[in-house]
Amino acid sequence: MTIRIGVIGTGAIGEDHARRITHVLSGGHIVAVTDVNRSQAEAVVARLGLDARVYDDGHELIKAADVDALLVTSWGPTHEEFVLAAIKAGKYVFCEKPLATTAQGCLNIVNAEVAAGQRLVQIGFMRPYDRGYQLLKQAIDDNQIGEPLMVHCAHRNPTVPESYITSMAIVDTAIHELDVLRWLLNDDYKTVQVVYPRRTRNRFEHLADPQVVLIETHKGVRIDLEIFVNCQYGYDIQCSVVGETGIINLPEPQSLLVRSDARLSTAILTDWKQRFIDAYDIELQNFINGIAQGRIEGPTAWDGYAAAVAADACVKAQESGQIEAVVMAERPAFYNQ
Ligand code: NAD
Ligand code: NAI
Ligand code: ISE
Repeated sequence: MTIRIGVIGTGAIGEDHARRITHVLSGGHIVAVTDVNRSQAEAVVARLGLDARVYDDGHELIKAADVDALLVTSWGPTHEEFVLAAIKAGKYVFCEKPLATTAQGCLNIVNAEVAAGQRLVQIGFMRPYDRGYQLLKQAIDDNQIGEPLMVHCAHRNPTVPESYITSMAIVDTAIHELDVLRWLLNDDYKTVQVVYPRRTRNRFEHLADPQVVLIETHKGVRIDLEIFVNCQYGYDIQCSVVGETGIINLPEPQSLLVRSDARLSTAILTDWKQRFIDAYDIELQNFINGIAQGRIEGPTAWDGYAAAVAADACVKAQESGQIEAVVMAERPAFYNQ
């Protein structure tokens, strides 16, 4: 059985996901694409050699009879409307983070999915599919370091474009940690605070960079998360969990150790597409397999909502300078399985 997939938004990740579905994964076929910039969609069809129709509009594509499932990879502010339309059409939808740009927008999707009575939405939170994070989780669940007490994290990008603004450090970047850490610790967030160190000179004037997000979970774990999106040297993701009897660190991506010119060195990645390439492959294969079996299993709309509630609180904390509470709605039983 081949799942016929339509892609809404053929930018950086839309193209990369279309590439993996076409050339790496099995069971999926890209039959439709659209982008507000039509020439962008046409260029992707040509570059990847897709046998896909180019639509003028996302809604038209969602309704197409030969499209079984959707990938929403347009920019964040458009996600809510496309995911709601997909649910209305009764179609499976893989939506890149953020599920919506506000917690209320995510809740609208949660409510629509619950009303549909069937899981249709998977979020592009790929870190739980990463082997390194899985090793951390296994060690915590096996009690190898006792109870987790503190987590030190860093999310560093070499540079960001001028369009990147201060709140995006949360809603675009920290959102990955806000997702993966509640999964890793099997916990939810109680409060957040954002503090601003001295700013790097290597940034556009309007952007506060770096930032430190301080989080307290319901179990009392303290998390410090450095967001530094103009660090210059590479794309670097760090996570260290301090437990009662030991410390575990996220493994570095596999890389050759080079002895040369009187140096022992190892390269650091610079492109986010490479850092989690295996996790992206696995999450999407999982989505396709789930559709074929009539049951998708990846990160849920509720996970998208939970990350968005925490993100909203962080953005509020960015502006207030205060410690802000993270207050979630009650989880519908629908998401308990
Ligand atoms: P991008 O800007 O490169 O690509 C987005 C594309 O969507 C653009 O081509 C744009 O023209 C198109 N688009 C925008 N609005 C549209 C609409 N209404 N209908 C159709 N097309 C539309 O962005 P990107 O880097 O590919 O990111 C896309 C999404 O993927 C974002 O939500 C981003 O947060 C997410 N993302 C996630 C990861 C991850 O690690 N999980 C990585 C990159 C991007
Ligand atoms: P991008 O800017 O490269 O691509 C966005 C595309 O969406 C653009 O081509 C744009 O023209 C198109 N678009 C915007 N509005 C549209 C609309 N209404 N209809 C159709 N197309 C529309 O951005 P990028 O980096 O690909 O990010 C896209 C999404 O993926 C974002 O939500 C981003 O947060 C997420 N993302 C996720 C990553 C991950 O690791 N999971 C990594 C990078 C991005
Ligand atoms: C991008 O949108 C992503 O999602 C990447 O995974 C992240 O590391 C980067 O900071 C974001 O801009």
